[in-house]
Amino acid sequence: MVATQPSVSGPDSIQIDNGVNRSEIERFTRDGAIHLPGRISPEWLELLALGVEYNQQNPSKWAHGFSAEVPDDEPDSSSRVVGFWSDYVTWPKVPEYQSVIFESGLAELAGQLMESSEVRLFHEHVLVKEPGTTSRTPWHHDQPYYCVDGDQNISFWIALDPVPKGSGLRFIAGSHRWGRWFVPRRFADHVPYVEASIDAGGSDAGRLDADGDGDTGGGRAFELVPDLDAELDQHQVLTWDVEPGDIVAFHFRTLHDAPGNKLASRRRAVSLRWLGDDATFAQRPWEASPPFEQLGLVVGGSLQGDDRFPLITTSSSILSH
Ligand SMILES: O=C(O)CCC(=O)C(=O)O
Repeated sequence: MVATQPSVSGPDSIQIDNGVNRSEIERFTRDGAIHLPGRISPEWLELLALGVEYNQQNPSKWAHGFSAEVPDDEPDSSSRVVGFWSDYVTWPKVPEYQSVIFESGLAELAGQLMESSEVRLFHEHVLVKEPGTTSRTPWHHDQPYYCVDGDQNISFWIALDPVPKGSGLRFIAGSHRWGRWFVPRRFADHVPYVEASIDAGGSDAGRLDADGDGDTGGGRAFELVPDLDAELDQHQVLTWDVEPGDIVAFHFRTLHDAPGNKLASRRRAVSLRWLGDDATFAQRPWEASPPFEQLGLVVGGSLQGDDRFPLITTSSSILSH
């Protein structure tokens, strides 16, 4: 498979302010999430917005729209689910996304935060919540969904609209270092991927380990996400007022959630997901998301040479920023 090369040029003279300082790297390493205000100029944001528009009109086979018709006389309006749309891995067909991914300097910023000498793209993921959507993003962390292992990883959640605290992402600080892996949940109805096969009644309640050998594939056991809302006072919760041009950067294993959209405006966000030096191909006990096929990749082996995961930058460019 050959990656499409960028065909839309990004703003020539405008560079993302892509340096991070040591204290920002240390905060990301410690907390697993960091808010980097004002890193993306309006010109790059405009390209992302054009990309989202094109993407919505030309969805991939992996696009999801979560909505339900609710009769007007429905007494319980909290059961309304309207207008949450997502898609991913469309960058090979969306030149605007390609331009940002390959040319903006965001990959160098990712390399600095991950302390990685190489940065590959994993994929882009667009999440649009229309005004009034009640569809909440459940507490989850991302790596159990993914077909990649490795600690050097990062997502850049980039809001295209203002997202005040209470409408945006919340993170459990440090949860990427708990050494725990949680079963993915479907965004549509919050049901864990493998609910049916979990023995929730045993002494090892909530662990996914069908044959009891302690190994659930990939050599690790997965747990159900606990009721984090009930124990929030025991954790440090990170959340920010986010403006267009800000980056919310987080580790693939940092637990996070997000509410529906009570704002009068759309809440468009693009998550760019990056991989570092230690990324390897992984198998999960469920279909991964995105559902990348193994093709020529070896479980535990590198992603090098697979054009689905293009190398965007290497150490000399990372250090020069
Ligand atoms: O934007 C959202 O509501 C959720 C985003 C998210 O979970 C992610 O980017 O990993």
